[in-house]
Amino acid sequence: MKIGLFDSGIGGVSVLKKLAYLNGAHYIYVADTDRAPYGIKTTETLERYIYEILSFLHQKGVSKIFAACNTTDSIILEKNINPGIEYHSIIEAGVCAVKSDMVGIIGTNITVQSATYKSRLEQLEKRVFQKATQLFVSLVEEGIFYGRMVEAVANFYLTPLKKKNIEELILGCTHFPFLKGIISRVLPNVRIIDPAEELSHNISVSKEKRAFVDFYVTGSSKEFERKLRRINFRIPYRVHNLDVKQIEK
Ligand code: DGN
Repeated sequence: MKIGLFDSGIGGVSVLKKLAYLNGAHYIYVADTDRAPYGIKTTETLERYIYEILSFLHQKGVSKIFAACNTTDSIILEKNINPGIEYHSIIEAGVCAVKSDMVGIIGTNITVQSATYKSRLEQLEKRVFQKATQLFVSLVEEGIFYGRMVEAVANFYLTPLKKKNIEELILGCTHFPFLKGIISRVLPNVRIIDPAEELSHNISVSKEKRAFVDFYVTGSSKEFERKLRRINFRIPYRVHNLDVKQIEK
C-alpha cells in the first residue's frame, strides 16, 4: 500500500512518524521546501500548489492521502477540493480530539484566518481562542527546538492565551509538535492536543513489513536530509529531487 503526504517542509514528518510506527506501508512524502513557507502565501497560490502535488501523488500511485499540513488542509476543506482518493483531514481529527469547552488553537496565518478549526468547534458550542504563531515554523525548520530564543517567542505568542484560561490547546500546525516541550512549559495546566495522534487512529495497524519513505523535495535535498538527521529520523528512506517545473501547471 502506498500512502501520500505533503507539507512545505519538515513539519509533516511529525505526522509521518506516527503513521509509519503503526503501519509498514510505502510512504510518498512531498516536501515543497522551494515554495515554503506556505502559511504566508495567498489561498489562490496554495490552491494551485495543492492541485499540483495531488496530481504528482496520483501519478506515484498512492491509494490514500493523510493531511500532513493544516494550512493546505484548511483550504481543501474550505474550498471543497476533492483530492480524488481517500483523504484523511488533520483538522477534522484535531476537532475530534477536543474534550473541554475552552480551547486554544495555534497555527499559521492562513490556518487561523481560515477559521476552519474555530467554526467547527463553535458549532460544538466550544469557546475558541486563536493565535497565529508563524515564527514557530521557521524555528523548527532551523532545528531550534529549545533555548532562550524559543522561550522568548513562545512567551510572546502564548501569554495572551494564558490569560484566556484555556483548558486545551490544539497544535494546529504539524511543525509545532517539535516544540511541545516549551509550549507545555509556558502553559503548564493546559492539555496539549497533537491532532496527528487522533489522525493515526484512521490507519490500520500492520507491522509485518517495515515502513519505507520516498521523500520528494522541491528545494535542496541535501538540506532536507540534514534536517531529517537533526530530528533523528530512523525509518528507512530515500530522498529525491523534485524540480518544481516538473509539477507546475
Ligand atoms: N506544517 C504546516 C501546517 O501544518 O500548517 C505549515 C507550513 C508552513 O509553511 N507554514
